[in-house]
Amino acid sequence: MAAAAATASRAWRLLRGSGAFHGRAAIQRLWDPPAQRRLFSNNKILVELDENTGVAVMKMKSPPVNSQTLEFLTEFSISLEKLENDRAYRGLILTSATPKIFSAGLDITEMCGKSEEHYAEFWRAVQEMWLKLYMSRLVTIAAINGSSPAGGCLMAVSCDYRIMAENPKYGIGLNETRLGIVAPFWFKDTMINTIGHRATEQALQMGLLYPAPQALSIGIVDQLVPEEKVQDVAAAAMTQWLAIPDHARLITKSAMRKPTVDRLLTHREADIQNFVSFISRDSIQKSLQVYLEMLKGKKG
Ligand code: CO8
Repeated sequence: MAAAAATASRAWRLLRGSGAFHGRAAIQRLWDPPAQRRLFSNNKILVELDENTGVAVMKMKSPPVNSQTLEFLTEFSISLEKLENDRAYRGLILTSATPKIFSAGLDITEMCGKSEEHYAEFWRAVQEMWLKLYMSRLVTIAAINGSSPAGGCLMAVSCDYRIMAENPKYGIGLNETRLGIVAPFWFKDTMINTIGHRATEQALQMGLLYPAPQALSIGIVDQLVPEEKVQDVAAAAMTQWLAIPDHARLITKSAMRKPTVDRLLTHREADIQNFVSFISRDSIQKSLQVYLEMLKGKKG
């Protein structure tokens, strides 16, 4: 009995892992063992796994604002790699465990008053996060349940599909110029690939953070839904994406995205050097300090 169940379960996993099995809902009910829900977690990232659907939900959990420190980025990349290597999983929903905030972007304190070695290590981790997410073999859906400036926006636009809470208080965009810094070419390219050249030019020069309704009209996000429905709608969208055969979807994704990724891979070390020399400038350090003080002063 146990052996038969194990064989059925293995067969199901093989079919599911091949990505060539569709229209499976009815059969899934007959074959599947009871829902297998597991999770793994580190300090900043929690991943909930559903073996039956092949979907993982990754929750950023670094309060107060999910700012992306070196530790956060490292844990993010490790968690994503773990999922990439597990053929039982075909889809990833990226969201936040912190109410009202998706991610505040790169942690500014990582770019202030540190050594050049630290800046280089930090930037490599930012690159790694993007490379892994942008070219993930998984269907990636961002369930944007709060504000998502700068590096938070980069994460969202690196996914295949975006669903955002319709709250106009939540903003999303690449606002780097507002901090006196410049979004690197691969942030820019990812945005161009999402909303087009003209809209990106304006968005980036002005450092615009779009409230959710405008984000939808400009195309940064694909769908707005009431806050309490974000996760359910993301799961429903995932079902539609997973109905497409993986091999065909992946070849298409690669054709669309590889040229953008190759540009960074070809210039990766130069990009790190550029970041280090730019961020180490006194004038840039001053701008970032002023911005941080402004953030802290908001409360007073
Ligand atoms: N990094 C570090 N600390 C931050 C960050 C951040 N990105 N964002 C917020 N914090 C801190 C605040 O200073 C505050 O600290 P404290 O409690 O000690 O005063 C705490 O987090 C809570 O912040 P708020 O009180 O502002 O929280 P709110 O819920 O009111 O607002 C927001 C949340 C909307 C996310 C708001 O905090 C905000 O706008 N943050 C700034 C977001 C931002 O501008 N990020 C840009 C980062 S740069 C980036 O991602 C790409 C850089 C590319 C580099 C290119 C260089 C060449």
